[in-house]
Amino acid sequence: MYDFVQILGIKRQLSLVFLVLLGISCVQNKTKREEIIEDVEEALKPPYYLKGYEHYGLEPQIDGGTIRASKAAYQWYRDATFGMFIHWGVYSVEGKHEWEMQRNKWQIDDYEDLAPKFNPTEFDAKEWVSLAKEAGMRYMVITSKHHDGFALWDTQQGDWNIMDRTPYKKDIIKALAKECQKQGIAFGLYHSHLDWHHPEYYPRGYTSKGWDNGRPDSGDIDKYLDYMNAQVAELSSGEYGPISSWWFDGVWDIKEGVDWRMKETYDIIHKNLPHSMIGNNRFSVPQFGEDYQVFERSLPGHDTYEANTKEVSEYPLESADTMNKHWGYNAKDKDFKSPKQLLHYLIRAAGINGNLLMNVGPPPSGKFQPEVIERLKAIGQWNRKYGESVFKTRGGPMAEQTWGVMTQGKEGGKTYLHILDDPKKKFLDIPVTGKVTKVTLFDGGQEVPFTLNGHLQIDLSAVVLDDIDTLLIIEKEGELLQVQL
Ligand code: FHN
Repeated sequence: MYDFVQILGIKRQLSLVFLVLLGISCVQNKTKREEIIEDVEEALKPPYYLKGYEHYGLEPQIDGGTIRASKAAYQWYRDATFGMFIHWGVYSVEGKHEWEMQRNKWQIDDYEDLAPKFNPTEFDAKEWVSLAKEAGMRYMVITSKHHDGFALWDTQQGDWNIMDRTPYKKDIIKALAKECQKQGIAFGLYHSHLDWHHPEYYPRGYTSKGWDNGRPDSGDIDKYLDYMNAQVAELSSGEYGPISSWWFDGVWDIKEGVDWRMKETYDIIHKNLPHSMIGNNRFSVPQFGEDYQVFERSLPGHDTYEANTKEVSEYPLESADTMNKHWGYNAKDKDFKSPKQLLHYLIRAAGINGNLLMNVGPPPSGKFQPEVIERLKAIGQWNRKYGESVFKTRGGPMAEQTWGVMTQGKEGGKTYLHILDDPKKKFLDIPVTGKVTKVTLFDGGQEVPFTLNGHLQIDLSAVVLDDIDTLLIIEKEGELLQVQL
């Protein structure tokens, strides 16, 4: 009896200690949050694209020594599924490559002469955003600054920008930010750490080896980072709306000996925009302060691009890829992926819980190429009919197969089987188990026979396969579970 009372006493003391520790950590979190976010009340107001997501939580997530975007933003991002990436800048005048400056070893003075030739009079923010929307895209991410350092907005940091150097003299980033808000899709930015133009970007990275482009052979990377952070502060000040995501790129240029001061950059963003999702194309799982994992030219876990890591984190995932072969405008590149290939990319991404950020490299005129428009429209046509099987879904429970993927509506929604490539079998073994009650074709509702014997087997003998996606709906009671075949 005495022992029991003593144990109870110790337990109570332990609980008190626990509560005190919890209290201290809450106060610390609060202090940390308020340290970073100046106007908490203002910052916590949900941005326009987060309508309906408020209940997931608008507070930024405090994670050890770092601050991450809100849970509402994470959920929105996972649901968004499909976005438009845009690589645009003065390099489009040459019509070769966004790395044109480096590839052809330009001198800074000569490269700067491209700016007066960049006059995109046919650029129409309304048309770009409408096309993205028509394709079913839920967000847009454009290069505010690529590796050539040129700023597509009215930056107050120096004059290497659209306002001071081009005849166009209009803030492209602001026009798109406003239009996205107007048409209800989210707006994000790509921003390069690597900079071939700024004199203080020194020591030079591997991309500058053997290329003396006229900059002094000295510099202070901290001065460059002050400049870059001041630009990031401009763009996340609210002037450009609530930037839904950031896509940083280029730290791989200098792998050692430089402190990129990433925490400082990320805190500048989250200070004003606690819902802004931060990604960094550093070919690794997200690190401190980062909110989603970026895969370039590859689906998560695939190895179609050797620089990528095969490690797939629990964070939201995104694959970025080109429609043809180039990111920036290349006048000769007509090697566009077909609408079917692009749709397969999107559906497979959804099947493994990733977003697809599909790139467009506009010409210097500002008008999308007809091939791009054609593909956006074709994808939109499919999405309007079958989009419920892709958007606001989660991948699985079946792991991706060579012939297709499975998706499931969130919170008890429908379960879909996407047969993308001919499995060349009459009976399709699906490695899931559970109480399946019915399998039907999405198109027309024809019932498809099946058996359940440790796993689901679908009889495809009477099914005419669709060229893009033979979409089946699997009705069930309770959950389906993945099994090993
Ligand atoms: O060097 C860039 C490249 O130009 C482009 O921006 C892509 C987009 O994923 N990222 C970099 C290469 O890793």
